[in-house]
This record gives sequence, C-alpha cells and structure tokens, in this order.
Amino acid sequence: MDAPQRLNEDIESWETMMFLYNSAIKEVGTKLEILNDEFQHVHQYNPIEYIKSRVKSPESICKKLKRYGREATIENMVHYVNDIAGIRIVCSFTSDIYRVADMIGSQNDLTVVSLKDYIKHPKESGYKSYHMLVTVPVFLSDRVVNTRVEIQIRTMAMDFWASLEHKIYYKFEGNAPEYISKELRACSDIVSRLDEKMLSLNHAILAAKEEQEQKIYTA
Ligand code: 0O2
Repeated sequence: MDAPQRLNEDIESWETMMFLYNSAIKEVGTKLEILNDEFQHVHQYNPIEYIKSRVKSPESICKKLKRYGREATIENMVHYVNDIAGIRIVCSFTSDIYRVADMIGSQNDLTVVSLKDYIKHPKESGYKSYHMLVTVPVFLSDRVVNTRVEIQIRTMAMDFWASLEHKIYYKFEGNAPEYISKELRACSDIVSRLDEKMLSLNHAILAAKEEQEQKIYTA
C-alpha cells in the first residue's frame, strides 16, 4: 500500500492532519539535530548552520490545491500537497548540502519519496535549493502513520535570495515585470559565484591550517 493511500485512510479530520504533520516535523527535526551533533562530535564541524520549520497555512494549502485544479478537501490536501510539513536546512557550503542529504537518505526509518536538485538544475526564476520529499513514521498509541515532510536544503546565500524573491513574487502575485525577473536571475548567478568562492576559500583555509599544524608538529 503506498503512502498517500495509507494516509488517507488514517486521517479523518483537519485537527488530526495538523497533529500528524506537526509530529512529523518534530521527529525529523530531532533526527537532524542528532545528526548535526554527531557530525560535530566526530569531525569537530557543523554542516548545518540552522533549521527552520513550518506547517503550511490553510490559505496556502487551499491556494496550491486551486492551482492544481483540485477541491479543498482533506483527502486532496493529503494526497496532492507535498509540502504541508516543511523543514528548511541552511548550510554554510554547497558541499554540506549533499553531505546532509546523504545523511538523511541513509536513515533507516525515513523513506525518500523523491528528490529535486534545483542546484544542478535551477528553476527558471533562478531558484536554487535541494528538495527531498520523505515520509517519517509517526507512532500513535494504536497505529503508525507514514507522514510526508518536504526538506529543503540550501546555503545561506541561496536562502537569502529565495527569501527576497519570495517576497517580491508574492507582492506581484507571480506577475513581476520582466526586468525585475531578469535582475533576480542575475542575482541568482551572483549567489552561485559567492557560494563557489566561499567554498574554495574554505578549502584554502583548511589546507593552510593543516600545513601550519604539520610545521609545528615537525619542528
Ligand atoms: P511556500 O510559501 O514556501 O510554502 P510539487 O510539490 O511537486 O507538487 P511545487 O510546489 O512546485 O510542486 O514543488 P517545488 O518546486 O518543490 O516547490 C515547493 C517549494 O519550494 C515552494 O513552496 C517554495 O517554498 C520553494 N520554491 C520553489 N520554487 C521557488 C521559487 O522560484 N522561488 C522561491 N522563493 N521559492 C521557491 P510554495 O508552496 O510555492 O511556497
């Protein structure tokens, strides 16, 4: 039985739906904190700068269903809206994004439903981020409900761009003048260059530090 069907059978009301999505966020959030702490413990380095999470607002859910040409029913929400529970992970470097994605993908109790790499294949708008749609089992007293969570992983620079673009996009209800869209795409290119530069600087700093330590050790 696939996840959406199972969910439909188990969710009877709006309150139950929201309870499950909130619980799913808590489960995945705790998992991420543990992974980040373990990484710090083993490598003395945190791949995750910060994590934000939210449950999509009813208005936003209905808007999305309208866009999909679907009626605003609980069944349709559960079946068609993948990002009701959303977690955003913000990393320092692009390499951390794939490291974190691998760590999430190898968790036995999470099922990866789909992956969208908008870093290798940015959206027309210039949007860059790595999206993972996962299901997490939420253990209730009498049943287990596999609940979907969308995880967005991006760098701080990508997050800065996406937050501003989101504001502008909504101000214009998706019909921003072409020159603004063009400028935003240009800014997205700058973000990529900044991320590349920061990553190579980090490599250079680590190499210099190692060289210094070796000199001290051999002196
Ligand atoms: P909000 O307000 O952030 O919740 P699908 O999930 O496959 O049915 P969808 O929704 O197009 O279809 O999936 P996708 O492309 O994975 O996008 C989901 C979310 O990614 C969006 O949710 C945004 O949060 C973010 N996103 C996608 N494209 C853009 C973009 O061009 N600019 C910005 N700033 N964010 C983007 P919502 O529901 O659109 O918005």
